Amino acid sequence: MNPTGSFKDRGMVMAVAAALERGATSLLCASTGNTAASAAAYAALAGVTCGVILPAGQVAHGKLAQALTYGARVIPVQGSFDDALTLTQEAVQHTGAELVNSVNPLRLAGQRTAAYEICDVLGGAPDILALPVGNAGNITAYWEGFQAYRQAGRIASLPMMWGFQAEGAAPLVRGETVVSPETVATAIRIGRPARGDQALAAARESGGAIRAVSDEEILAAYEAVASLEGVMCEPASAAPLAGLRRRAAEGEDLSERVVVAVLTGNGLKDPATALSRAHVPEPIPASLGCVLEALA
Ligand code: AN7
Repeated sequence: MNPTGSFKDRGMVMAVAAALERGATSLLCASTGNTAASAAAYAALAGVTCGVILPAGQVAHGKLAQALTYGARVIPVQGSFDDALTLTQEAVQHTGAELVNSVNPLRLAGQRTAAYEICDVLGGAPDILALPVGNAGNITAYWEGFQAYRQAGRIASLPMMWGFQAEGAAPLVRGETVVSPETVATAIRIGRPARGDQALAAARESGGAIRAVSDEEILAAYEAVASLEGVMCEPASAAPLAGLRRRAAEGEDLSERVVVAVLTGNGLKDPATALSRAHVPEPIPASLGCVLEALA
């Protein structure tokens, strides 16, 4: 059900359940926003404390509002997500808090279930699975999930894994750490993915690839899926749609393929991006004449 509005809940519920079994009383994570919202929600439900270390000024307001309202201790740091993750890993050594970033294997175990669900709905594996890639936990989890489902005899084939990063935050495409990642898709504004090697292996083993798309392409896809399908996702979630469009434009024939692009986060997470792209109309007098004129 992803109650906090992103896929992070699939993994967080597992990580927090395991933490409680071990008697943990506090959780800690670094986050571009969605992991923080999810950790904060499950911590609230479980009655344990939660600290979230965020890149200051780089978290979409819906996510920040969630973490604060669920009652997490929000710690913005003057640095990148990558700095925040390093600090988080060091802080758990000092505090004994449970680390609930996707370096925690239970997170991936939960996120695998998305692969199972896609296969159940389609009656088999898709030909292509397209995802945004940030810290690279999700693409790793999906690939594990599809492989586990095939080993269990539930599907006969495996999809190609197509991952998409934003051009200004594309360490896996460039083959090196991006020290100051930049993109409108703040969820994937990550320069040193913790599971980068596994993401590259998933792409390689599946016959897929990890590519980059520009912010303009991301925003065009973001507006298209909203205006054509009535589905408002957050900018990062539009990266795979942008990538599919670009690959089709480059001549890749997708017409006979079963392609799944996962919209990983709800559009309400980031109203500022939506409003910065839209023209908000000026108010008019409250009269029928003026309304009809505005509708004309
Ligand atoms: C909407 O919340 O990294 O490649 O700290 O929020 O598994 O990192 C979020 C990532 C895609 C990328 N779509 O997934 C965080 C965080 C959305 C996201 C990703 C994120 P990973």
